Amino acid sequence: MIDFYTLTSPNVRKIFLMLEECELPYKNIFVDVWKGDNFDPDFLKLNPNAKIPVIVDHDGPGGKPITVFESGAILMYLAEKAGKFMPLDPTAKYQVIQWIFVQVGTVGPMLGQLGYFKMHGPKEGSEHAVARYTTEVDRIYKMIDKRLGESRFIGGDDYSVADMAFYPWCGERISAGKIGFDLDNYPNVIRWAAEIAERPASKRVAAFMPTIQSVRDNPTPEDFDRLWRRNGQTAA
Ligand SMILES: N[C@@H](CCC(=O)N[C@@H](CS)C(=O)NCC(=O)O)C(=O)O
Repeated sequence: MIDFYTLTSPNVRKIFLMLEECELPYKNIFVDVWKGDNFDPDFLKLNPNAKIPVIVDHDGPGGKPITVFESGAILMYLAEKAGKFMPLDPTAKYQVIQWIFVQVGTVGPMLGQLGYFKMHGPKEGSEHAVARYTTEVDRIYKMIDKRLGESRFIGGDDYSVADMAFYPWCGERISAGKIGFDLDNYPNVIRWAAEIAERPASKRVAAFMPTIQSVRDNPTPEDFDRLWRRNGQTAA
């Protein structure tokens, strides 16, 4: 059994997709980052970086428990455990791995910062940050659209954990709209996202998300300040 420390954000949805694709047995443990649950000392023992997702696989290598944090590392771990969604051929495998790194090292941080400054930053004073991150996100969407014009999936010919890393961040029309991007401008992204959305595992994840409740459903200004650490707090 895998304990999955999770909630609803794009980084955890990557892992939901993989667990559902592989039909691995897992138990959700909701960590309400909007309440600061991720700074609980017991959670920090699992991930000193205080972020979800985290998994604890009680049937890890050698039958012993293993804890894995960082969504890219978790996707790679689960791919190896299940023997699925990661090619065995080293050349094809590193195609997939390099795209996972692009997602966690570039796509997530740039889209995340744009979302912060556009939706949650102070109206006055965020202009330069919005311009800077808009330029980068525009470049990223064009780059992915080009990639998907040349390759059926992000990591190559087959659906892989690289697609699961990108899809929750770049494949959803509503999320793109919130940061001022219209997916219709990226036809290859639309084609790719539509194919992924039709997968039964993707449909199960999409149906489950709205059932998860958290402070995010009804946040106060203080909840935003705590989440974005605008109150001087770095640990609970
Ligand atoms: N690089 C990390 C990012 C994880 C991350 O940013 N998680 C967010 C939710 S999407 C979180 O836990 N935020 C709580 C906080 O920063 O206080 C990964 O890919 O797993």
